[in-house]
Amino acid sequence: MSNFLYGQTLHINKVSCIYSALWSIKNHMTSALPYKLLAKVLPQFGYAIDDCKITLLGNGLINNTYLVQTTNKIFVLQCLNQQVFKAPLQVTHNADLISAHLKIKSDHKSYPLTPIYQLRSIDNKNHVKVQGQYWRSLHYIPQCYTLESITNLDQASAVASAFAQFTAAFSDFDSENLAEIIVNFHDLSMRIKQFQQALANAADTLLIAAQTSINFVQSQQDFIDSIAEITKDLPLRVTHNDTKINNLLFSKATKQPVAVIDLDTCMPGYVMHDFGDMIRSCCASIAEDSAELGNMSLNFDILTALTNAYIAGFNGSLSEIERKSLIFGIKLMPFMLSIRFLTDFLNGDQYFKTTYASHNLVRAKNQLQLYRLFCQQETLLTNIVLSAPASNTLG
Ligand code: GN1
Ligand code: MG
Repeated sequence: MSNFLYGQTLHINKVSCIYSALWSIKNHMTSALPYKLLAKVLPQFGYAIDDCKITLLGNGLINNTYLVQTTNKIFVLQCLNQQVFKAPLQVTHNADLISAHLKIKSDHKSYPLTPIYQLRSIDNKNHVKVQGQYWRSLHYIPQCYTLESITNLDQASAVASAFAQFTAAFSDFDSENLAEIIVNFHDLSMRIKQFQQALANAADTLLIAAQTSINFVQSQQDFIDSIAEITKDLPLRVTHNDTKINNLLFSKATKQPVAVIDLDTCMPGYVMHDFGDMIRSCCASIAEDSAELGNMSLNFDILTALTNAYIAGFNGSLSEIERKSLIFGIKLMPFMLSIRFLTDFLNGDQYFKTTYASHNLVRAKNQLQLYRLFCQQETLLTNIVLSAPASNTLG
């Protein structure tokens, strides 16, 4: 714990004003489309900018993603964030391997969803490089929508089946074939080290503003140790690593999931990460960046439906230790994300996109509250996970 967190004299509101002002100066960029750049990128995929209607797509916190419409084609165009993806060609190479594998499965009717693939540039590449930045173009599936929250139990089952089917489809694929896009991405001990580094270097104003959250994280050593312990015995799989509910496309016609999207962080990982991230994004009553913490509650009917469908989606192939790890995953993912948001706040918002000065701190507090609520229901969570049927049995 940093000493300067104690004996503070600066009032928190005053602190907020100071870092608000600094934030505004730093984040002076507008959200307007980068037309000059796009005018250079699009011809490399065979289109002139004047023939394209371009809009911002999605609400990701990392990459800039656009929808491009021409008279006869619609596709997704994405600029990879190189601060985050230090080796962008690994991202595009992994994406090709993933879509090729899923296409084979889909052709053999053993993968029920639609694989998303990357389009080629006029040079037949899976990316183009313009002014040092890497862009790629992705297949767009029309007549689909995404969800920010779950409204009924059938939807919960469909969401969990889709994410489980995605990972289960790779059970015959050696996860080591995929590059580790962000090294130790979901390694809690690495995230704790980054957090400690941020604590050592952060401005006093930021440390004071985040003091209660910092204290709480530092009181969770037993939980941190328990994660290190269970992780030792877990098998690596191909995991998505960003199984938020809005990374699923649903068909407007059938209202069923059509495709798992946003495969940037798909790499070797543990099933508890994907499960926990899905639960994190589906079971809380408020959005991950809402400050209305008093309104946060958990929906255990949805949690049960998600758990049953997720475990059954592996059709008996989930090992006992993997099943047990799911209980840990539920608490781990909000806890780890809160540390990542808190670290970024202390580092001056270098990683996640933010729209106001304390955005990352608000997100961190939100995820810590979610973690607390899950911790209070440990027994219930254990029962739900351990009593879920291993597969969908007939009758
Ligand atoms: C980021 O950009 P987006 O929304 O796809 C982040 C995830 C977080 C998520 C929280 C590469 O994903 O790990 O869970 O924000 N992606 C990366 O909303 O850090
Ligand atoms: Mg993502």
